[in-house]
Amino acid sequence: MSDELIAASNLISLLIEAQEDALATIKAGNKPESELRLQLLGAKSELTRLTRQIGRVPKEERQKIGPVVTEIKRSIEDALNAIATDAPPKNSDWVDVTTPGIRPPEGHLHIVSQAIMEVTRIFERIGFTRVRHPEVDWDWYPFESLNMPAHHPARDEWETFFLEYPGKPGKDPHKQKIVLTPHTSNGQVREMEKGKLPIRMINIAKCYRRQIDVSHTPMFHQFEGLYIDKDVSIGHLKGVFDHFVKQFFGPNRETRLRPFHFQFTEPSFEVDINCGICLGTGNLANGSPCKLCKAGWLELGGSGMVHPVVLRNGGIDPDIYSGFAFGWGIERTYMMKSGTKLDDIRLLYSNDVRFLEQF
Ligand code: FA5
Repeated sequence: MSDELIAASNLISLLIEAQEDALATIKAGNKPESELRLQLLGAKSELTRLTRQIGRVPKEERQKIGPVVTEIKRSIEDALNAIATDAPPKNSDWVDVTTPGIRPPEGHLHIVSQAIMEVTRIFERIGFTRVRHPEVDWDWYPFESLNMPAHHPARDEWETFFLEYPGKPGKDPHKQKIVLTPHTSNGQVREMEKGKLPIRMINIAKCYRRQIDVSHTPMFHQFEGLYIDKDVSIGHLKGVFDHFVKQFFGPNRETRLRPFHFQFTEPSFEVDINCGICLGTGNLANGSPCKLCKAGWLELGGSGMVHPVVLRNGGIDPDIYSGFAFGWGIERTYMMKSGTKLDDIRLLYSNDVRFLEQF
């Protein structure tokens, strides 16, 4: 070791350089804390080598060095302590119970399930009960019992999937062919067969048709309302629709009935709802025609007063009881909710998480 004197300021500069190198080494974080402590503060460290040089500083200047060395050691100690508490020592069961947990990704119900729950709650509030009927059913319930005998042309509307009957069908004329139900109206006569009156049912189920485009999917959901009692009129039907529409879509929405034809209701109607974008005017505020509805109204689904033949097929006397029924698509109804902005029904079943996460 040289005995030459060195100025305090030179030694302080060297000490500060050693401090900066030490802190950078700690920050690089590629060595365990215990190894770094030995390397940076141990007997063979640069800091120890430099502090041994204090004897070469002129006596009158030495007192300047002590506080600097203390401060440098403290900063290196602090940095080493910080990494010692951040990282658990390897190969131990050490757990920092104060560390915030990692939140797992949270899922939610599919929007169709959300809509089904909402529809159910709205009808329950006015005394309707959700029921379930088969989604694979005898041809009798979705067709024949609803006034559509075999080969009736009205059946074509439903573009039905027929299934092979496993084995030989029995003698019961109502149990000959089976289908994937193309509409929830199969629940009408099934509900009547329970023999309890009055009926206030809301039947929500999957339906199947050979259709696919922007507004059709081969599997979709309908909700079917059926109300049967004495003296049920079209006024009740309109009142129930207005209740549903205001609850589901908001207070500014209204319904209208348009004459239509179904084999199982008489009279029959299509139910329209005023458009949520132009509020039934057909025009936007700037005078241009509304692109969503074109004429101010959107179709929700079918409805009507239950046909006497259907009541009789369900064992109910049409001279004493009357009722109304309606069947609307869950997906289409949901798409008409303002703010949904869905322009293709198939998106609902594309299983794209980026789409589903938005709801
Ligand atoms: C019927 O299915 C009748 N059962 C409705 C009914 C019930 C009338 C009770 C009278 C009394 P329609 O075929 O129009 O009617 O279907 C009703 C609604 O189901 C449609 O307005 C639409 O919202 C929905 N829908 C029909 N087919 C599809 C499909 N392939 N994809 C998605 N939604 C559909």
